[in-house]
This record gives sequence, C-alpha cells and structure tokens, in this order.
Amino acid sequence: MAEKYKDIDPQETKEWIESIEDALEEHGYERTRYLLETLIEYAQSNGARLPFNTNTPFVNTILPGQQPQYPGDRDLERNIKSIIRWNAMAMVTKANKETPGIGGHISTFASAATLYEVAFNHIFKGPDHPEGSDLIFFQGHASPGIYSRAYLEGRLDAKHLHNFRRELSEDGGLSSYPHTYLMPDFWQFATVSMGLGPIMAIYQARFMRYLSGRGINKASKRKVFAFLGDGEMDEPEALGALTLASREKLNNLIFVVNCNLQRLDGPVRGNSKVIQELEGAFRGAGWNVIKVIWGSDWDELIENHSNELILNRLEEIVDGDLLKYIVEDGAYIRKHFFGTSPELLKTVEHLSDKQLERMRLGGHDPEKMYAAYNEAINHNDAPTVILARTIKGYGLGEAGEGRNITHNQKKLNENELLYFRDRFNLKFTDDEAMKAPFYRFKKNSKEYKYLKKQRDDLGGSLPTRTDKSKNLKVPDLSIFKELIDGSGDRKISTTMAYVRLITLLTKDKNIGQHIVPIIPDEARTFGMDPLFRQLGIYSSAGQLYDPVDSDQFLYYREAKNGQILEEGINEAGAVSSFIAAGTSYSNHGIKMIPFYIYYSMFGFQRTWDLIWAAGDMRARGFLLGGTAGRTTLNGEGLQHQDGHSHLAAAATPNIKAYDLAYGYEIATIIHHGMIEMCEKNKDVIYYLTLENENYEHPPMPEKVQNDIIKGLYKIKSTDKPTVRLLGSGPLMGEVLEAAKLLKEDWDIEAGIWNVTSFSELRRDAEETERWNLLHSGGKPHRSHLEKCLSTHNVPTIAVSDYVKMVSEQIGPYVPGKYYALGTDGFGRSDTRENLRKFFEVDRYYIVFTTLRALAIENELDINIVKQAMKKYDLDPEKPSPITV
Ligand SMILES: Cc1ncc(C[n+]2csc(CCOP(=O)(O)OP(=O)(O)O)c2C)c(N)n1
Ligand SMILES: [Mg+2]
Repeated sequence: MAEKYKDIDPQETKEWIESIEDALEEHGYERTRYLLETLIEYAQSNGARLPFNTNTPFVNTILPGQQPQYPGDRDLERNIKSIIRWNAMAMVTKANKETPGIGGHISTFASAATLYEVAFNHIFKGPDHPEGSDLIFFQGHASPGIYSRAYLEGRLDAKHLHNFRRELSEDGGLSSYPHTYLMPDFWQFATVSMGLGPIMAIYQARFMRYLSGRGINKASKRKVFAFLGDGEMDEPEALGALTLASREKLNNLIFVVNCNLQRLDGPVRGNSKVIQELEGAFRGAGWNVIKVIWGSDWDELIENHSNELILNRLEEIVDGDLLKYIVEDGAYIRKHFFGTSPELLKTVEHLSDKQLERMRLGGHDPEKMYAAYNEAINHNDAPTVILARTIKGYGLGEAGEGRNITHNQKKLNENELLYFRDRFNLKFTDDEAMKAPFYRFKKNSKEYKYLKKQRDDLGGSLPTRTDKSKNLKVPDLSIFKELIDGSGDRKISTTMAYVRLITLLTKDKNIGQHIVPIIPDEARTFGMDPLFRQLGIYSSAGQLYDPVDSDQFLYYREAKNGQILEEGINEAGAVSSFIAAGTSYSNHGIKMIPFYIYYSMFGFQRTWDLIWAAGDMRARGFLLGGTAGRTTLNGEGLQHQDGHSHLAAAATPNIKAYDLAYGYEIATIIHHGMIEMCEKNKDVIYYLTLENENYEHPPMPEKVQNDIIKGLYKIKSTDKPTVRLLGSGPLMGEVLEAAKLLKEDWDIEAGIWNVTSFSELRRDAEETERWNLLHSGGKPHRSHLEKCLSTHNVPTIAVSDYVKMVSEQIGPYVPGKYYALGTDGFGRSDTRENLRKFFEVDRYYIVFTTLRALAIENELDINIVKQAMKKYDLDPEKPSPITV
C-alpha cells in the first residue's frame, strides 16, 4: 500500500514507525493493535478516507518469535514422511505400469505430505480421544498418501496398495478417492467432486453446534478439518458459505488450503497471487487467516517483516514468476527475483546459488505448519483458514516438480525413481528402487513405535468410520391416523398432508427430537410456518430482537434449541445440512433423520452432485420435492415447473423415489423409510414429490400398504379387462376423470392402477429379470409388476406429471402395448387446466389415447377415435409441446 503514495515527509514517517516500534517493544502486539485501530477509527471519523484492504503483506502471519517449540522428533518424522511419500508414489506408479491408464495422482500428495504428517503426528484427534474424534475432509486426490500412512500403521496390507484403483480384484482393492460407499469403515467424507468438501465441512461444523445447542450431544473440542486445493477454491460452492462459518463463530472449523499455485492445466493465478486473493476473501468474510508462505530458511531475510526491500519485491511478484523459480536454478532466482535492484541483491550475497534454490517454503516446513495448526485449534470466535504455500509434485524433480504437466504424472521411470530415492534419502539399492517396492517399518523399529505412539496418544488411527448409534423406535403407523383415514370432504394438497405428518412426527416421544426439518426459505410456500412456533428455528444466538409478528401466535421464533434448520435461499447449504444430519449416526453416533423440503426444481437439477455425494456417504433421510409436477405447479412457469427430477432420482442407486397422490401413501412410505433407516440400519434416501393441488384424499384401501411401497397398487379392477390406466401422483385425478368419461361417453370399463414409484417398479423388474437370466431354466421369479399385471395382455396408458421417460421406465415389463403420456418440454405459466391440455396429459388426451389404443387392437372402429377428437375439441395440427 505504502508505495502507492508519495512520501512527502520521510522524517515524519520514520517517527511514526519508531513510536509503533516502541509500543511493540513495551506493550506487545495486543496493545499495538489497539493503538493502531484507535488511530484508524479516529482518522476515519475525522474524514480521512482510508482505502479498504483485506490483505496483509505477502509473508507468514506468524512471526518466528511467535512460533511454539516443535513437539516432535523431526528426524524420525522425516524418515516416516519420506517412506509415506515413497509408498504413495509407488502405489500409483505400480498401478499404472501394470494397468496403463488406470490413473491416480502423485503430485497432489507430494505437495501436501507435510500438511498431513504434522497433523497426523500432533493434531488430529482420533476415535478414542476423550474429547471425541476430529472430522477430516481429505483432499480427494491426496488419497494415495492417506492409504500409504494406513499401510505403515498396519491398517492396510501391501495387497491393498497393490490393488489401488482395482477395487474389483478378488482380494479387494482401494478406491480411487475417498468414497464412504466403497470403504465404509475407512472414509468418512466423499470429497473428490471439487468444491463440495468446503461447503459440507462448514455445514458439518455448524451441525455439531446444532446438536449441542439442542442438548442432543454435548459440546466438545472436536474440530472439522477440510484439506482443499487452491484450484478447487474457484468452485462457487467452495467460497459460497464462508460468511455462515464466521457468523456462527465456528471455531471448530479449520480449512487447510494447499497453495501449490497450480491446478490441472497450469497456474491457478499466473498473473496475480492466489494466496493474497484467498486471504482477502476469507478475511473479508470474517475468518482468521494464517498464511504459511515461507519456510524457516526465509526468516532471516524477511527479518520480522522489517526488510522493506524484500517485502516490496514480494508484493510485486506474481504466481507465474514464483512457479518459474521452482523449475529454475539458484542463479536464475538470484538474477530474476533478487536482481531487480543492487540493494536487494546484496541481501542474498552471503547465500550460494544452491542455498537459494533450496530455500524451503512454508507448507514444507513442519515447524511453520505446527505453529499454524497450534494457533488454529486454539483460536476462539472464528473459523481459521491456513493458506500453506507448497510445491506441486515436490521431490519429483524433472519428473514433474512444479511443471505444468505435474498433475497428470502417473508413473516414474527408472531414473526418476532413483532421483526420488536420493531426494528423500531412502535406503533402497538401485535394483530395489527401480521396482518401486512398498516399504513398511518393522514393528520393533523406532519409526514404527513413534508413529504408533503419536497416534495412540491422540486417540487412534484416522480416517476411521464407525456406527455406534442406537436404534430409534419408530412409532406405529397409526400415529398418522388422520392421513390414513383420508381428508373427508376437505380438499387438501399432498404438501399439506406432509406438513401434518411432520407435525405429528415431531411430537412423538421416541423419535420426535431426532427429526431435523430443513428448509431453504420456503416454509410459507409449503404451509410449514406453524412449525416455527412449535419447533423453533435453530439460531446459535437465540432471538436477539422482537420479531415483527411477535403479537401473533405463530410468530417467527428463533431459539438456541430450535429444531428447524432454516437455511435461507441456499439449496447447496441446505443439502449440506441434510448430509450432516443424515450421516450423524456415524459421525456423532446419534441417529438424526433429516426431512429436507425444497422447491423440487431446485433440488436435483441444482444440487444433484451434493445429493450424489450424500448417497456416497451413506446419508439417510428424506428429500421432499415440494410443489412438483410440471402442470400441477401452474403459474410459475419454465424455471419452476419440475418434470424431470424423477429421472435423476431413479439414476441414483440408493435413492427410492415416489410421486404420491394421497396422504395415506405419504404416511406409508415415510413410515416404511424410517423403519429402514432407524431400525434396520439401511443406508437409504427417500425422495418424495409433493404437490400443491387441492383435492379430497380418500381413506387408505385395505391391504395396499406393501403394494404402495413396491410402487403399484390397484384402484379398480374390471370384469372383462380391455384396457388399463396407470395414474401417478397428482395426475391420478385426471386418470379417474378419464375413466369416468370412458364409461359415460364410450361405455368402456378401464382397470385403474396407482403408480407410487415407476423407478422402484423398474428396479424390481430389472433385478428379477437379471436373476432369471442368471438362473435360466429354473423356476423364474416374478416381479411385483408381473404379479400385478401379467395375466392380461391389454393396452396400458400411463400418465404422470413428469417427462414420458419416467413412466416409460416400466414399459418393457408391462404386457401389451404401452403408451406413456408425460410433460416433455419447457413449462409455461398458465392454469392447471390449460397446462394439462398443452402437455397433452389431461383427461381428454387420456380418453383419446385409450380409444386409439383399442382401435389398434381392433377392439373398436377407428372412426370412434375421430369422433372423440371432435367431441373433445382436440386439434390435430396443435404444435408439439416439445418444440413449440
Ligand atoms: C468438480 C470437479 N471438477 C473437476 C475435477 C477434475 N480435477 C481433479 S484434480 C483437478 C485439479 C486440482 O487442482 P487443485 O485444487 O489446485 O489441487 P492440487 O492437486 O493442486 O492440490 C481437477 C480439475 C474434479 N475432481 N471435480
Ligand atoms: Mg493446486
């Protein structure tokens, strides 16, 4: 900053600086800071316009004099770390030599090894720690290093390492990245889709506060760590929730950004400085920022930040230049970095070129990293980010260190292996090294004892995933009696039915407290606002104001023990809360059941990647796509009307998706889901679409419960079956009206079925078919669809408020010709009636399609179809809703 203004009175400047020096010497940092802040405030209140600056100089935040004593044995730790580096590299190299193209990453962990090792040896609390285990989001591409340590600790065998990225090997393998689904005893968090780790970590840390705020779990000193790439920070999700973390004063949250200044293709910010940019973003958002840029070798040069010459040079340098110094030698650095002025050159004249070349960076210096961690875990009031400068591909030399190709380096050749061995002083002979063997310290070695002891003292190995949660007693279905009995002559929507259900459920003495209603600013849309009063909205601050509606019974009630997570307009954050709650059984040993309701269009479409990660992490809970259905949500138009979320849900393996028509279906499905999650410990997510069309809900027919769960149940059978209608969700009403018209206008009796889940029917049919294929010649199994429909080879007309592909999922398994009516095309704002006509899914189209289907079967004359067109005023030249 200073150099931007001309110093018109250097003497005066000097005097000011001397006073600050005196203050520092006499009273220390706190007092000096106070004095400076007071001065700034005074100047500002007297009209001085001070420029806003979120940056500090491009040097370490913690000065050498503020560093604590390093608590470990540096030599032993170096030996251990070198072997961990080696095994991680060897794992990827071997995998790619044996199976070219199998992939993996060497350079990411090579840059991050010190960040992890210092924390493993001194910081991370393990599962048996009296304060509980820390939760760690490991950077996805660093997985080989984490496996390598687990191997040294004796948790994995050489055969596991050998089968890295070959999970389908007979004797087991290791997943490419952290995937809970694939290694459920090991990985806690799925992080490899970049940007999801940071936002999930923030909401995880907040969820810990929520649990203690509600008195469900006691407050603890557990921390959430998220290890992230500097390139990854460009993802909108990565920085998108920073202010939540500071607003909530999440001092249980620590981000460690591995600032190797490179991403996959090249520099993250060639023309500026990513560390400074991130510092600005985090400081601006209220985080505690600790920069660890330079290693101890630089301490003397930077001289407690007082070497103006070097500070100014560091200010002007860009990341592109810093990267160049990594691949060039000391002479180059002297000429290009220090050579900009004779005075600056003088500051390094006592150092040789080799020494200049080897000046270590902060993220490779254990003392600097330990100091940063130590400050981070003891910091109050705010979350901390450690911005650690490292070198991508550290130690790979010509094979990729700092090179633009480094991210994709998958194997080392023989010379490169020898270089790596020498670089880290490993004891392999040439012949040995060239085979890239895995190495493990013997049990009686100093290294093994040390690394075990460090972990034992900290509470055991990490990552470790367990489930110590107790089962919850799910109440009997009868608590939802009012839904089972139907709404009588009251017209209600499925959304209203759901709100009743959640109201009843939260009152249950066994399970009520474990329900976590989550909502992104849409409670009033769904009629959930009465729950504000009943359950309260969670707020770590309680309610510091008198709400505008405090005179009303159902006011906006925030409370420290509030049960609702009202996330604001933030679907990504809300899913992150869903994930935190849905994995609580494992991460906190307490089963919590999230019910996350949102505008269905902004669910899968906007946040499927996070939902997919939830599936990976074996989250359990309910997703509720509110006001769904492309024609049922009528006035809102193209970007609101969801007609395709069921396709995404169907493709997510552990999601069971239902589109429901009546309250008793909702009660049945949610009750069944809770039993699966809370009593049978199934890792499953339910997706229910709910609508806002009001109609009468009938009472539950006899003996349909199992069929509702399986996806199909009968509404009406006929004496002589000629055609069957399948209705689903809100379009059940149109189907029932169509059946009436068929009878009244054409004397045709249609069989009527209600499809609660096309995707569940399809899964069952496919699984049955697969079994029958593999057991050809045996007595075939029959799917639920076959059991329901197989006896009658008549045409089927299926109708849903979703694209045709949703109902077409079961087409191949339904006997007879199959006709799907659906809502393909962009939505429109209009009345429900007009929309259903536009998308050709209304009662008249259903009748028309049915008549034509029967004509094709020669069951009636084609002229009747023509008559029907006229009668119902159907225009043969109407443009298609897909193209118009
Ligand atoms: C959402 C997403 N987009 C792209 C990728 C592919 N990808 C994997 S690693 C990588 C570069 C990572 O750079 P950085 O975050 O700086 O991590 P580093 O390896 O440098 O530590 C990319 C683009 C991904 N995994 N996730
Ligand atoms: Mg990077």
